[in-house]
Amino acid sequence: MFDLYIANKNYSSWSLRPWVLMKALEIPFNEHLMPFEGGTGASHDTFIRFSPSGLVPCLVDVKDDDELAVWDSLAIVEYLAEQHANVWPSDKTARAWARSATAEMHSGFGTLRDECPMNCGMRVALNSLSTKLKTDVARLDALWQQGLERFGGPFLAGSHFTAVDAFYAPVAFRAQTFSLPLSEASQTYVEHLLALPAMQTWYQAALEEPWRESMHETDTLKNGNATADYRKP
Ligand SMILES: N[C@@H](CCC(=O)N[C@@H](CS)C(=O)NCC(=O)O)C(=O)O
Repeated sequence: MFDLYIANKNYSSWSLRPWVLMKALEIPFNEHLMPFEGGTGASHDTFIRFSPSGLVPCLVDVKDDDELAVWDSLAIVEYLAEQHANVWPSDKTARAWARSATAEMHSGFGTLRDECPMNCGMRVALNSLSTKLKTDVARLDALWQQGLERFGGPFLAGSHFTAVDAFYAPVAFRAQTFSLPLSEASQTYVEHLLALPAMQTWYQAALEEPWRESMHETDTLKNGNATADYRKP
């Protein structure tokens, strides 16, 4: 059985990736939610007890008295793929595309992450979109449309939810919070992701969380105004 360490469901976009993948593919695990302790890096001394980088997510696999930690969302996905063939698409072309799109998300879209942080329960009207944010959103939209068209949808690389969808799942919450300007095909994909049972479970738990991190809250509103907050007060 795996142990998956994550942080706040409302804020932790990196945590959502392996969590939603494992839920969607029905890979069993014990969830350990470790709330952030405030500010970037503040949780390090707690997280380092189970994660060598002091960051979440971290997957711990205990087998025959041997404990293995896998501490990066992409590394976790690849570790799971060694044991579960459905983590990546079965078709070679779709798999190469999915891996490229996943890697692009892992190492790119810096402005989207920075200007539109994940804050599941909030709705924000952006004052305006910076040039860099427009570039990121245009690239995201083109990438999604390409995958949906080429592999036939409703997921990015075909008919099944795979790792590439898990990597873009946090973007679906960002798109919902900030009403990102997307094509009809991409908007339909966002709605499809948000409606998945695993995404609904994550979202409802996020709304119930009592924690409010001032850094995340300030970041959420740095380019816009709050129009709604669906979290439990
Ligand atoms: N590249 C890592 C990034 C992980 C990461 O940045 N995690 C953040 C949470 S979303 C974290 O643990 N931050 C700790 C802190 O802010 O104290 C991955 O893909 O897992």
